[in-house]
Amino acid sequence: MTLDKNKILELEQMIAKAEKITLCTHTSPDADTIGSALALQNVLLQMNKKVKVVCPNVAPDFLSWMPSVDSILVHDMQGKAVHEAVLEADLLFAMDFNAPHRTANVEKVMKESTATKVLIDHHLFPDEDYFDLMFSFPEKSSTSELLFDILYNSNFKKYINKEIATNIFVGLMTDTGSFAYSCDQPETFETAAKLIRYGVKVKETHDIVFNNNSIDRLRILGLGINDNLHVFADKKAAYIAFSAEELNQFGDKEGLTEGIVNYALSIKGICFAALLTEKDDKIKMSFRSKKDFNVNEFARNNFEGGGHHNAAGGKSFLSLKDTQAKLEKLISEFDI
Ligand SMILES: [Mn+2]
Repeated sequence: MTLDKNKILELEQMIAKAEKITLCTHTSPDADTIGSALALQNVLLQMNKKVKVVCPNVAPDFLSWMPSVDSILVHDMQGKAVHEAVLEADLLFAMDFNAPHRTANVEKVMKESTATKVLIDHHLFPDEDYFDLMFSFPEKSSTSELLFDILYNSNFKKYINKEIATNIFVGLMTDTGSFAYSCDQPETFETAAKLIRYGVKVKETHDIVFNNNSIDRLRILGLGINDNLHVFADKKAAYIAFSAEELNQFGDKEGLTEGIVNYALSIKGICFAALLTEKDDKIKMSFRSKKDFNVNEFARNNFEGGGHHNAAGGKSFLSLKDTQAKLEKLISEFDI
């Protein structure tokens, strides 16, 4: 990947001119969207900019330790402050998402905003009409890695510190499943090496993210694997579904079922996996795949979603039972 020097120059000029800058993260925030936003916030604060990070909903528990995470304005709790932050900004960043609708309840004000809009993201098909400047690199492991490239190859390099490096490392580590996928390019590891030089503690960071399960999370994983796992071995597909009642039984918190889809994908011979969770008004869906199966396309075509080639999300407004039936019919047509 080569960054366009002119684009970096343009970004530097936009930031120099801006007074109030707001960084937006996507709904159901993960470590990549939050890590990249917090890292960029740190840089901009050092430049004496007025910076705010806004998030549609609260970050999962296992990210609550991330440096400066308490500074995030969460729409579900501070709706008015989030609206103000978006509308007063003269420069708006989209971190780790490709279009305003990915911010759910923040979409409306994002569309009303008259700010200059910058995209920093690694998802396919960015909304080109919405953004004034785009750093869109779907081949990158994570937005965090992309942000690091931008910072490291610009006048912002001098601001990189341990806190920034840690936030970036968490995004990189989680978006690659602890350096297991989306990291075939040596640059990803070179970035990790640089982050370690800035003081990132790898084991500590890994432990606090991955070995920090709540008992509820472990128990719902048990339920999912024991009772709610559907395997279609001849179609190389498997999925796990949770009803709202089951989720509530384990105190349905943000992040409760995060990563559970990967257990379905870990079964020998399985190339397509899905996780279905029943929410108030819809069924939330996560898709993962191995090799050539394109879940981005699958989610787009069937479940109003999208994402990456091997990891995507979607939704369904049918009942859980009908969504399962629809999914099973699609699986029956698989020829993987
Ligand atoms: Mn990401």
